[in-house]
Amino acid sequence: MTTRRAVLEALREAGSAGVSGEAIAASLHVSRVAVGKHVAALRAAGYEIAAAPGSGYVLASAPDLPLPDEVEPLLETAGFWRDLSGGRETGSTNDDARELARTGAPEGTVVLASRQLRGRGRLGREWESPDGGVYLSVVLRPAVAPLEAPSLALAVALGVARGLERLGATPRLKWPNDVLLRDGKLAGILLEMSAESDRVEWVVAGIGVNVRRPADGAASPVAAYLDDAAPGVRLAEAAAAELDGIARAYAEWLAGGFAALRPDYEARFALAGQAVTVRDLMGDVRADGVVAGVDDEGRLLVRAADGGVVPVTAGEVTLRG
Ligand code: BT5
Repeated sequence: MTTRRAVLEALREAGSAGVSGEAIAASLHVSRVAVGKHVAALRAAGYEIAAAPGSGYVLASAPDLPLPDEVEPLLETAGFWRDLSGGRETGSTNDDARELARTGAPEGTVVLASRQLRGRGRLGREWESPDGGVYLSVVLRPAVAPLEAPSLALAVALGVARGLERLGATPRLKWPNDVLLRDGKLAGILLEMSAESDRVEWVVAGIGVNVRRPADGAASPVAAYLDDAAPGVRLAEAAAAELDGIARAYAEWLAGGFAALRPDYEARFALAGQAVTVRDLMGDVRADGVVAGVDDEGRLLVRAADGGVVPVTAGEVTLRG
């Protein structure tokens, strides 16, 4: 733990009773001046810290942002995640995490943001990323062949859904990579990877979750917001819940493949029995029919009019009618 984090923890523990700079300095074996500098840095980062005569410092409020200092103490899977960074504005957390992965960042590295200037969806589409959302990307290094990677997107989506359930939401999953709440899109997932022919080198999984409706009425018409199901939820809580869900689903996926997650995925599956058209990345129709489920490899099973079942590995699903 950094000294700054330790000072913050001391302030949190003291609560409204407060704690003197001297007491913090003594417990951390640093100088009183050093404590003062860390308090100043925390204030600059948005923490409101009162200095009451007699009782010392009192932490009055913490910024409602997915800052590493806010997210990390809430993690139940802190042993898996490492080197959390960011938490404010960036271009795209996927770009940041790809750069880290390319330069050797270990599995479990996390980049966080509360706003993105160039948020990306799949196929060059835009991901609207205003204030009030949680945008994060993680570096994974699964020892699998590239062919096994597509179902990892489903595992991540399931992990996000399970994590957000802890906050009181009941999300549903739209194959392959959407997390829905009621009729809107609560979260989107973008997996990017680097691989040799027989081995994945790294995967960057990026997740955007809409938490609060933008104040200026600029809400996306297709979006759903976590705050509607979990009123007052803080961005750091949402980030920690997502990360816990992802870490656990990823461990299960590594141990047992998508087959191990399939019952839980199907329990949240929004497409069962729906009439759909599935197009491939070129826009050509790959399957047309009624969704019969997903298989152990995570492929979407579509029953065509002639009764034949078409398994689809990748594509874009639209509901018919
Ligand atoms: C996705 O793409 O759903 C993947 C989105 C991944 C975003 C994360 S945020 C952290 C990381 N950094 C990045 O730069 N990206 C990742 P796709 O399936 O292509 O869906 C994109 C479509 O969703 C758009 O064409 C819009 O129709 C819709 N959309 C855009 N922004 C949205 C939002 N905030 N909420 C709901 N829907 C949105």
